[in-house]
Amino acid sequence: MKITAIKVIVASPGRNFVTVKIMTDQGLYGIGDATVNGREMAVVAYLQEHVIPILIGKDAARIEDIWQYLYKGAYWRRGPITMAAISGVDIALWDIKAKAANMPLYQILGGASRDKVMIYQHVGGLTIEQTVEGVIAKREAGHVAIRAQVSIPGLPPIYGTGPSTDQAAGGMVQALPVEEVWSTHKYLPLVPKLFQKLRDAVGWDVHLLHDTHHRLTPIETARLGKDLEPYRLFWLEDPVPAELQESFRLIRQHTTTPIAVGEVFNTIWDCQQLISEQLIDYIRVTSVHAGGVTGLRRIFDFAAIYHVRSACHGPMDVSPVAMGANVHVDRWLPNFGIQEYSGYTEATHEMFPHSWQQEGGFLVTGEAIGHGVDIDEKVAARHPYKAAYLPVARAEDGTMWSW
Ligand code: EZ4
Ligand code: CO
Repeated sequence: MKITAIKVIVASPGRNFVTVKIMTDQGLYGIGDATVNGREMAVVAYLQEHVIPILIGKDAARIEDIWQYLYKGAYWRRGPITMAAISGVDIALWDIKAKAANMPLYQILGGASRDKVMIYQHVGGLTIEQTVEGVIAKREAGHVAIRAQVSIPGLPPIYGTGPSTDQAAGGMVQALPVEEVWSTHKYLPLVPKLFQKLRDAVGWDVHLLHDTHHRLTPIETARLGKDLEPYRLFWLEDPVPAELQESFRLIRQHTTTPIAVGEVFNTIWDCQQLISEQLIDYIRVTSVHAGGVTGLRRIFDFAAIYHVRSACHGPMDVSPVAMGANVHVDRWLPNFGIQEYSGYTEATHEMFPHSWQQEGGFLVTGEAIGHGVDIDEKVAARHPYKAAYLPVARAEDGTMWSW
């Protein structure tokens, strides 16, 4: 089955998405997600200039070889732009392979290990009271796992808590990045107070999560992890930037609060030490950024032997296509942990008709063949690309901070 053409579709139905569509001489096509939030056009150029020309005429059935060809063949390995391009191609090729087998993707991965996959959604508030109200509402809507964030009193809303940040649909469409203000010493004592109030309000039969977005040091995380132990979090996410993987040893020596990291990782090498030394509990790689279905499968199989479970990144900027690939992997994967699912704008659902569905606090794959997600190019044409940036963070004295 030869690849005859590859299209790159860029559209913004509330968020910018880069979608790869691979056509074959058998009439089958597949689609993949290649979006890197805030740097979309870099992936488009990489695909158009350097990937598509060398794939025309290749056998679409040889997924592993094409993955290796793009990874090893470039000489310049890894990196978010290269790996998103590889991911987009890989997801589309798995879609084609499953369609050719006339099966849903989870079946060709090995079949279902579960019927539905647990998700978590986000609640943010400007005050602890607002966050508590939001969590109660999610609970009433049937959610079994909820991520809770709160603003720092006296400072403008931070990530995940107010309209100026990443969570507002379309809120990132602006000429320059929003600048947020960060204060570690004001934040650290606040978070245990939030989770104490949450446990008082919603009890213990719900998973509560928290994301620190790479802003702490290992010893600060150790302190926070200890202070949060009485509230039994499902996890503390991205406490420290993981470029220095061994820094997580220090966290582990001090706290039993479970640790999740990896939404910005691209390859198994980014998490090799974290996993093999059992320094984390959940690995957050996602199909669109970590090498597609091929990349995820390799990382998650490796994680399984060290008791590390999956937790695919799934915010609004991971498109419904990558979400489809994730949910099929989640359904098969023996060491599945949880799936992030932030939801999408109505226009995004319309642009990507999908067989996967939300059922309360869970996602189901549906039984459509392939990964079950398509793209409506007419709808895409109505939502042109708009340059948009993620926020940046600075400390109160102006120092650039991790975001
Ligand atoms: O900031 O997807 O867990 N989710 C997150 C996300 C990320 C964005 C970056 O593009 O931290 O909201
Ligand atoms: Co996160």
